[in-house]
Amino acid sequence: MSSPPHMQSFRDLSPAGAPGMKRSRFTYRHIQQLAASSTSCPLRVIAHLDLDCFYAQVEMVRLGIPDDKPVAVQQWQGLIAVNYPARSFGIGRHCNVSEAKKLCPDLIHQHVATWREGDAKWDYHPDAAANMATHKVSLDPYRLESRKILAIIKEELPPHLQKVEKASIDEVFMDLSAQVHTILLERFPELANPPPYDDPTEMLPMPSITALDWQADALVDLPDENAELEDPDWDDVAILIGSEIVRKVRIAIKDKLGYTCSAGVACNKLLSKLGSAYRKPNQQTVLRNRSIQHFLSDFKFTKMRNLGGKLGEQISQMFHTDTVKDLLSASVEQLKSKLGDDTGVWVYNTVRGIDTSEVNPRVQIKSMLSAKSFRPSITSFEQAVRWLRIFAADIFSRLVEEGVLENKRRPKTINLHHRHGTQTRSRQGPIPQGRKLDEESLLELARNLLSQIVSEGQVWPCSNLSLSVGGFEDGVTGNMGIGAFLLKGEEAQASKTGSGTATVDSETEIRPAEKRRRLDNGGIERFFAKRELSHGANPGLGSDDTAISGQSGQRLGTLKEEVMSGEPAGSEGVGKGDEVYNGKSESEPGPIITLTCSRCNASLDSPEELQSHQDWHFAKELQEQERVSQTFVNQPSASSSRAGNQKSTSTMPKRQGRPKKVERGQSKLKFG
Ligand code: TTP
Ligand code: CA
Ligand code: CA
Repeated sequence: MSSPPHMQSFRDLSPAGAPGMKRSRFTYRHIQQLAASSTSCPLRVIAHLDLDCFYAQVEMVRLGIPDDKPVAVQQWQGLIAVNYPARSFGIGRHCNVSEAKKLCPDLIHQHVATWREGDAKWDYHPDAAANMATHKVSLDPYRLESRKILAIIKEELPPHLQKVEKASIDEVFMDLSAQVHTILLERFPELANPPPYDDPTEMLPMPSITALDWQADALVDLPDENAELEDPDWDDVAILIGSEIVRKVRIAIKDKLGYTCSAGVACNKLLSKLGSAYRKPNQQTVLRNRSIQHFLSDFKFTKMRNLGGKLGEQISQMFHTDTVKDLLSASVEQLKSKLGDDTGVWVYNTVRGIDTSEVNPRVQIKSMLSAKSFRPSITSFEQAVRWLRIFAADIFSRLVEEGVLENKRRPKTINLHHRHGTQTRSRQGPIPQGRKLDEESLLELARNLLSQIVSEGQVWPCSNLSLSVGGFEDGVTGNMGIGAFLLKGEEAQASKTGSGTATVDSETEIRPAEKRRRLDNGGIERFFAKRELSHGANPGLGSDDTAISGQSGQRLGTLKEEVMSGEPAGSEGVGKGDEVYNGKSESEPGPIITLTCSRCNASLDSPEELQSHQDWHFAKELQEQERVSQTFVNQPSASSSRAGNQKSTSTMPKRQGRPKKVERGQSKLKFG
């Protein structure tokens, strides 16, 4: 069995130094790298923290429900969060309320907060579940708590050494390396000595301790007892210090807010995330470097992050196995030739627990979206405006929450999508700068966009409306070329999260555990989706139907059936983040169903993804059209000249000539 290359190389180099004197596998340089939180440092300490049954805990704390009572959070008739006492009755997200009540008659089921049509503020409405047509789910209570948790984490860590990335509504990654470095030097001052011969590649002495006190942490087992007897090296000490920090953070969250969470501590994001899910609730798992191989070899790779879906399935077919252990014998060349270079290397590393991705503390909101699918459809301008009022209030409260207004990172564009049958119309306009931005002004802008759409003629009944603001990042004034296209892409991405059917999965057979894992697909699957897209969208590449682009799978007709067969539409995706952080949606997306785009054969995991993917086609076509007519930058067309708005109408799905060439900027679009 092979070991991660970086570990291998240290083993090769060690033991070194004077005969009879055992040296560490690590060098003085590694200690320096630790101080700099270098992603290639083998002593790196990364923690992942995930709140236990998050929405359920928020409701329990809010309502003062004792810890041992079974509680679930309800959205319409479905459950979106289930606390651990309720899970012991076999209740999960797959249950609807009546099934859950059969399993546990004492279950407390609290409906999420909603905005009622026309209301200016969300609230907990006792009749929400029965009024899906006139209510819209609000995630504000969970967002607010999420922010408080983040604030506590940041308070607990030294300001100048912290690196915290919010990974979803209830998760953060922390790069503890720099702080661990400081503590290491305090406890082991010998580490501050200059290296022998001033050569930073010299091996360190072994730590001056032989036993580490792991306290109550769940330590991942080692393959045999002898491995446990091996003296601790600096990576063990570093991770132990990391674990102490994480314990303090978890205690602070519990003491100040009443929430328990679970955590994983390891040398990278991939492993720390596996660690936090390893034992729940209210536990932390330490994954020492020496236990990585053993830990992973017990895994089916199809259960690893981003390998739960189609890619994992394809790999198991290709290599006739689904275990990490077996896949370790595949060489990187083999994987590259079967999966393509990037994916091959990624899979090779992943099954070895190697991940050099950075913990990225920058919170970059790129767009915010508020949307609602209507069943029954709405039929008048006045009715639509009542929803726009809610969307405007929803978006505005999030702008305030984010401190966006103070930070002067105002959104610069506003976009309204309107769906009538299979036809989607959208209008985008600038948000005037230098004027007060508030709910009223947002509503006014949205109403203008709606008026323009309505003036087109046959627009009722309308089955979906979505309002979004964007352009936070780069001043787009006067430059609506590729930037505007990218914005549309992001909004398309965001719109998938806002307007889907949240509990479609109630009729699919995805087990909740698997579902959750697949939902966590953060980065790489987006990357795969992009690859698929570029395969499909660029005939110049040929039909490179490798494992990635996959079989054609279901057609759009299937999607429709699945959407219909799920929760009656009209739900708007609770648990579907609609702020895009670092390119990821704030909370977990909806259920995963593998679907295929009828236009380019890309495989998508959910109706929402398919929708956003098609929105991408739409945006792309729009861009093409606008480029051709050269009206994009400076010459708004007559019908959209008001406020310089852009106009578009599309009928989806629409087959047009395939776009000729993949744009360079395309790779920036996220579809995951
Ligand atoms: P998760 O962290 O996936 O789950 P959880 O916190 O409820 O439970 P666990 O203890 O296993 O971590 O999701 C966080 C919140 O996101 C969850 O409380 C509710 C919301 N969510 C949905 O609304 N729909 C979903 O399908 C999922 C997976 C989560
Ligand atoms: Ca959680
Ligand atoms: Ca989570």
